[in-house]
Amino acid sequence: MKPIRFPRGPALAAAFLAATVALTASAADIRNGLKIAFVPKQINNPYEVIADDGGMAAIKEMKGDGKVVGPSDAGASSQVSYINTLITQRQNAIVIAANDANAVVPYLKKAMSQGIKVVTFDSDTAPDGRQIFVNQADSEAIWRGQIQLLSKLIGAEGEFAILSATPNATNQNTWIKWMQEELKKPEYSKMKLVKIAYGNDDDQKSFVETQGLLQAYPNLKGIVAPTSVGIAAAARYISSSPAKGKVVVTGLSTPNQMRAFVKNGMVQAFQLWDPGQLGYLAAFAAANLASGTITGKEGDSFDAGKLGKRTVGKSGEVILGPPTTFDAANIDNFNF
Ligand code: RAM
Repeated sequence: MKPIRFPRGPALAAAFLAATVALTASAADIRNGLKIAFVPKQINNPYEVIADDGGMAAIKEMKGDGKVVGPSDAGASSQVSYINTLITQRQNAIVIAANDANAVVPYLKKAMSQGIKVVTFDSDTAPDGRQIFVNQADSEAIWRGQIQLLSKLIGAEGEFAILSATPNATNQNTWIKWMQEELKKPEYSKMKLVKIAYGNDDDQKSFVETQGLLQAYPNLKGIVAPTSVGIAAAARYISSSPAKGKVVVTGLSTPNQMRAFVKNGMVQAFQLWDPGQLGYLAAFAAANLASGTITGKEGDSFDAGKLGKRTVGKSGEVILGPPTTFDAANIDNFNF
């Protein structure tokens, strides 16, 4: 019988390298003319617009051909028809903020099976729906921090509610999970989460949900809204209600949407990353995948233009960086 031959010397080294070594790409490796499409949760959300603009700026820098298409509501399946069209158009990459962790996965898998690269950003899918997830920040750190902030604002005591986006949103659901985890600590034993309400990232629905929370819980001390749409609607409702001064509102939003509420004393502090940078980073991840310079494997690194070198972490995740806390002292330094 012929003995089985194992590679030795340089052949062994090459096989080992191919199997384990992550790739490092530089800006010069990006192909020109890549067609990259962004699919936001919804096209008319100011946060998503800033993120998409950041993506388009990056694609322009890379001499690609970028576009934004997407639904006007954040419903679970509202992005499906857009993905199908992008497949037919043979885009090189799709960058999507998913409205649901699973609903879009079969369609994104179809895209990938045809060689289209898929990056999720802001809101992830199940891991088999994409090659890379560009996460805004470390999810655990953001939400442990938010509960600490709320606790400070309400004196570590009293009832509070969460006003979220849609019930399916992967990003909000992950953050809520971490908030609940943080709340188990003894220092929050006098704080009580009474309700998780969903404003569906719709201004009017978020406004009405806020009203409902105040009616149902007359002793409410705070609302945490991990959505830029929800927090603005909650602050607007409470600003002109008798609850102003009694109910604290905090969460995530853009400085431009919250400036008036910080100035009128309604909101003391809230947080966010730079959505433009999030979109910019996601575009670079997509272009690198589409150029074949990285595969999305843990340890792969790539040049992300003005954001410098970025490395893919566990489960294909690339993290933008820590969020900023905005308050009356610094809000005027930001314009987005
Ligand atoms: C809304 C969206 C988005 C989220 C921000 C903070 O605009 O739900 O996904 O990241 O809020």
